Amino acid sequence: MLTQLSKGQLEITYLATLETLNNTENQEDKEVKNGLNEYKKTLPSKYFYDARGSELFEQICELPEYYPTRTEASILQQYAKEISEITGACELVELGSGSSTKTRLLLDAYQTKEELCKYVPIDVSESILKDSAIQLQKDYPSLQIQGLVGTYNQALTQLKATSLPARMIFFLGSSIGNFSPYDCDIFLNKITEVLEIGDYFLLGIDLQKPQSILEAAYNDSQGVTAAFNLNMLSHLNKKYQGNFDLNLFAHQAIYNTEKNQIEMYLISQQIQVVNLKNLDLTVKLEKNEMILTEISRKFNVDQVKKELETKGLKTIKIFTDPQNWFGLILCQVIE
Ligand code: AVJ
Repeated sequence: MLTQLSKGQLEITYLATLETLNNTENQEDKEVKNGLNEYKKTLPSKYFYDARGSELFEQICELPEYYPTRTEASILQQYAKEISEITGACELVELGSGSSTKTRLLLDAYQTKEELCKYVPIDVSESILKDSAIQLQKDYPSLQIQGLVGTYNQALTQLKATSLPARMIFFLGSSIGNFSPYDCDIFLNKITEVLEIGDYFLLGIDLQKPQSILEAAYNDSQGVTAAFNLNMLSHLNKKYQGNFDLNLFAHQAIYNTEKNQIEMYLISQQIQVVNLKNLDLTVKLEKNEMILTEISRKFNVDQVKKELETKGLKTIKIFTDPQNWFGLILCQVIE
């Protein structure tokens, strides 16, 4: 289904379209429905990322309070070359590629060694994937780019074997922090299922640090994170013909010190009833009722390393910044 690309070619494939044929699409609808029908209401974090949401996320990455992006970039800046030397030539598969800005640091490292042949960016947001793939193609004319528009699961299910000596899946920005421990376990199983012995997995994780720093990063003074959180409602309005009124919700992010996770909420400012036509769903919200839209877990490197090991992913090297705020774990599938 995915075509073989030659040097310098760009192709974008829409996985959701392929999946509709198998009728697995309404699995997604169920997630939204179930989440809003729960006693503690939740919504899936992936709905942050429509075109506007991806734009707002790019703005978040530039905020003075939001340290993860620039910290991870500084680590990549310093160690991309070393990473490329460890793995050698490989197919680079990126989950949640977004603007692919940090990716360029890796691409540069692989490019100078003429080791890079293929980049596979995966993102749920079609617009940002397309725009950044086209831009990358201009800047890296000899690179093969196979963009996949879809969820992590869709993409991982449909990846085909690579003809390159190895593959490295990378998952930056600590997006793995969006998964509950249970979902994380399932996700890592999927990763090891897709990878072959000798393949690599590069994982970015945000590390535990004082509550005040964390809460500031998710409640920024310019209100960009608030707009990002609220935008999920306008995305759902479009997708499901809904009537969420963004003015009737407030953003708040709280650090849960027991679970070591930021929890982002949309808080209903009054009693209200919301309707999502295409889901045949009516939701009643109390005043101050909270909808959990995201968890962002903060990790301990040794724990993550151990967990990866139980999945047959052996840590080759851990890279961090001088403050130990963020970590990049390079691991390899062993027998
Ligand atoms: C893209 C999931 C890594 O959890 O820090 C940023 C998303 N949410 N500000 C994160 C996010 C609010 C981000 N990840």
